[in-house]
Amino acid sequence: MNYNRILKMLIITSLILATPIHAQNLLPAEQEISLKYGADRLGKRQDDAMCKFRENRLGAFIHWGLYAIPGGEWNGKMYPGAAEWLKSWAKVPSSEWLKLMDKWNPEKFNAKQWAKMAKEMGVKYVKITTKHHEGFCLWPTKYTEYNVLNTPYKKDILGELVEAYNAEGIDVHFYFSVLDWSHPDWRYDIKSEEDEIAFRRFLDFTENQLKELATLYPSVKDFWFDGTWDESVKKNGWWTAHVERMLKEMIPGVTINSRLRADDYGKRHFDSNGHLMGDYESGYERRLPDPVKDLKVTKWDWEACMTVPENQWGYHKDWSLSYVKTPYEVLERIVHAVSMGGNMVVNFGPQPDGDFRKEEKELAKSIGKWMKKYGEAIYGCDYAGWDKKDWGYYTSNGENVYMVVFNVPYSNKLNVNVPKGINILSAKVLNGETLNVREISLNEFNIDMPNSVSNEPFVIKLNVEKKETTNKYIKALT
Ligand code: 2OX
Repeated sequence: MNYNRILKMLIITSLILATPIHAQNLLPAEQEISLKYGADRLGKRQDDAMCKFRENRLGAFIHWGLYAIPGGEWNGKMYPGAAEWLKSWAKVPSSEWLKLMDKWNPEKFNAKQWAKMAKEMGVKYVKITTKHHEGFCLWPTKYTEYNVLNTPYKKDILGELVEAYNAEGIDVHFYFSVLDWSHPDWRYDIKSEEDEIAFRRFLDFTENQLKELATLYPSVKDFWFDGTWDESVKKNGWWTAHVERMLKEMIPGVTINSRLRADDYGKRHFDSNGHLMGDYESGYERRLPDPVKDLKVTKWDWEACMTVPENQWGYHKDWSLSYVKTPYEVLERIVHAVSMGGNMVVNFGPQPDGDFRKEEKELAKSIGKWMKKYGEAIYGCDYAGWDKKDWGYYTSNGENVYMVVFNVPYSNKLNVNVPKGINILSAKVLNGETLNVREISLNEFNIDMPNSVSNEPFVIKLNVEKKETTNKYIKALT
């Protein structure tokens, strides 16, 4: 009757049977090469902080920097590319770009309001851009003049946010771009001794900033690194391993994304032996694993992040330039991620005045409304180990299995194939009616659609058990 154990066994067995041996490019243990800066650990972390990270499941991303001011427009020209990359699209020199600091005065910014909005949306954590590629820092750093203190606003934005989110019981994660366009010592590659010396200074500067963040805001729960893909960082894998260890010593329990890391050979995310570096895979940016083919992702922790337009993280004035997802589609991605054992982070790009655009406010409200009703199938839930069906997604909290129904079949019957040895005892709409369950074949059930069908995705909670005896179909054969 211990469904949790059965589930784990099922998952392990099916992974052993179904996973191609090289899915993760794993070598037989005796053929592994020795690495100084490879994975620090095999398998998922199971300490309290990591479990909290995993149970949170739904997060919000905040991309806020100088790029919010031009909002995709430079010298009268609208650039359709990602707004936070405008400096690059419009080839604006750093000296000119950083003058935007003189216009940084978000008069409507209200950290408590932001925290209320996040709470209402039902996110359990918020990832904030402390510094994006442009180099402008949302906190009063000692190490560069390009920070909030030197703007008309003058105050510590990051500090206000940390305090406000924490007061609402929301974890704060720090996004940090190692790539820094504002710093003269940044290098894309190391091609000379001069490069090496300059980049070494740059790494010291970066390390100082990270130490400063960890010291000023010790309640931070996670560092999410970006801008680590260049040759210069890949050639300094030692530094990425060092930074991860340093932050973990400074902040017990802190989690770090895989994107920070490069190993001795410059191999990123997964080391040269195929083992995940950092605590969770962070490569799922604006995409998700395939629900059928990519179940290998259930072997490690992962977090996906998504934009609402096609590819806008920072505030862009014109959202008509690309497809903008509806709350329904955003919700489907959240459920999809959880159904495959991952977290989902939905991005927001606040306006330069400190308020959020109408679409984002509506989105947050709409997701929150659903999470309030059906969040039981999301928070603390994981891959259920059952075969994907076209009506939607399964999740499981280890005890119950949840069906999150997005598509209503013409037959009005929800078809379910259970793993061998599992029986469905009952089915009930969350906060609603009990549904008729009929066993139609070996390991196969039909569940009736509820009589009152809402026009939103809904959740069916299944009570399941392991079958005690050999099933009647086999008996019938004897
Ligand atoms: C894409 C192609 C080449 C080099 C970098 C990128 N890139 C960087 N794409 N997105 C990013 C940043 N990561 C997201 C989380 C945003 O911050 C985006 O600006």
